[in-house]
Amino acid sequence: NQHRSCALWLTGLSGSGKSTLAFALEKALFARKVSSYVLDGDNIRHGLNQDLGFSPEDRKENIRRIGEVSKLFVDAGLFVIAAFISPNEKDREMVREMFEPEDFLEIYIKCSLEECERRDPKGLYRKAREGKIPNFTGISAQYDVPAHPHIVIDTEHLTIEASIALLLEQLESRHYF
Ligand code: GGZ
Repeated sequence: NQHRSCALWLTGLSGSGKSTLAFALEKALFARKVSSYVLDGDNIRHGLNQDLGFSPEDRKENIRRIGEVSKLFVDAGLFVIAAFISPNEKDREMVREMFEPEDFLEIYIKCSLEECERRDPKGLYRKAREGKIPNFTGISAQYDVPAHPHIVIDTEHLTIEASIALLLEQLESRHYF
C-alpha cells in the first residue's frame, strides 16, 4: 500500500484523550493497510524512560528521546503516533525540528482542564489537588497551549469516531495516503 510515513505528535492534558485517540487511529490506519505504532506513557515511561520523572528537565529529556525513537520509526517507513502531554512549547519545537517538515504533524488534543478533571479516569487530578502529586500538569505545572498546531481535535465536543474521521481526512488531504 502506497503511503508516506510520518510522526503524529499528540499533545494535550492528562485525560484529554490522547491515548484513546492514538489507539483508535492505529486501528483505523490498520484497516487501511497502513502500519503504525503507538508510543505512550505505558510503553515508554515504564521502559526506555523509567529513569525520568516530571521535572521540567526530565520532561524535556522524555520528549527528546521519544522524538529520536519516533524518527527511527519514520525512517523505517511507519507512521508513529506519539501520545505525550509534552506541555512545554519549547520542547515541542525541539522535537519538531528533529524532522523534515513533511514528516511531522503536531496534533493538539484540546480539552479544558475542567473537563479533564471531571473525567479524571485514574484519579490523578484528585490526588494532585490534595497535594499528593507534585508538578502535576494543569494543577501545579504549566501546559502551554500549542501556538501553531497542524491539527486541533476538540475532544470535549467530538466523539471518538468523529475525531478519527477528522484525522483521517486531514492525513488524506495532506497526501499521506
Ligand atoms: C503529569 C503525570 C504526572 C505529573 C504522573 N504530571 O493520564 P496519565 O497519567 O496516564 O498520563 C500522564 C502521564 C504523563 O506522562 P508524559 O510522558 O505524557 O508527560 S510529559 O510529556 O509531560 O513528559 C499521567 C502520569 O504520567 N503522570 N505524574 N506530575 N502527568
